[in-house]
Amino acid sequence: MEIYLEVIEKLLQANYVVVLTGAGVSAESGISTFRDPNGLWAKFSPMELASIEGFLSNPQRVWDWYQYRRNILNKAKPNSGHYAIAEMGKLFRQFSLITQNVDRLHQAARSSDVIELHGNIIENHCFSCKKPYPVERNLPDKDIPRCPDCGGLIRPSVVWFGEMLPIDALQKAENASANCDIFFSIGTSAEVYPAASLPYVAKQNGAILVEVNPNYTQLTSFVDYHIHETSEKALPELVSTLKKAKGIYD
Ligand code: BV8
Ligand code: ZN
Repeated sequence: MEIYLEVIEKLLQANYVVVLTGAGVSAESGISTFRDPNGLWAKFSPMELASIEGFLSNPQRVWDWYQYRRNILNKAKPNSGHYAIAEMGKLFRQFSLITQNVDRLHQAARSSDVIELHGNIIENHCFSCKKPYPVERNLPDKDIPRCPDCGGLIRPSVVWFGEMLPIDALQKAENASANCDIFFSIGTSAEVYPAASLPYVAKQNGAILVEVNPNYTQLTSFVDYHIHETSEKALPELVSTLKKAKGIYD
């Protein structure tokens, strides 16, 4: 595909590449995006469930929603898109992977130093005293657990709508975006802020923007290259062509 060759050419000259991923990268692993049409939760808006208000108005319902997602995640495996991104991490002088996803599938595909903007769904902590609630405790399959220290409600360690992102992760992500040569936006609708501001930070600082998405998004009109394909198809092809161009044969 023509566009690949142009992107490969740019990648051959790049020192610092940044990848930002969203829920679309995990779709092929069976982790539905927020807008899961047939999901048990389709009748609830994610804003309602993934928010402090939602949690406080019905802690058990939000807890059940996360347990439902964790059960799906327990059977999920990284897909070829995750593995291709892990490969990309080894091909440049500098590389940063920033994710909005909470499923830790990038780590399972052996990507390192993953910048998690929205926390993760594996760990939990106390809503009141913030103390971590060790995952080894087998989570009750029914009632939402209580903090052994203060009796507070236990919650998943994700960033909810209306909550600040972890400041160190956000600073690292902004720094990487401001200094990279090429910024990939992969599998994200580019709607959720402040993550969605990162490609603009990259563009303002002279980076080339590449989007990989089988649909068009709010970012598409700003990018230099839009690869209209799924990540699990586009990325392995991009990485194998790039490795050949670099003379790397496994
Ligand atoms: C905050 C964890 C402030 C929970 C999530 C401007 C500036 C700052 C904030 C705001 C702002 N405007 C509005 C806000 C508020 C809000 C926001 O952005 N709202 C949006 C909806 C407008 N932001 C916040 O609340 C953030 N906090 O700003 O705090 C503050 C300041 C001071 C003091 C206190 C607070 C917090 C945002 C984090 C929310 N938490 N997740 C959980 O997961 O349970 S976000 C959640 O949405 C997930 O992380 C998920 O990643 C994300 C959805 O976005 P995407 O990843 O893009 O997924 P989506 O389904 O939308 O799209 C998937 C894409 O994949 C599609 O384009 C599809 O075409 C594509 N695709 C499908 N299949 C494939 C594919 N692509 C490739 N291959 C495929 N096979
Ligand atoms: Zn507590």
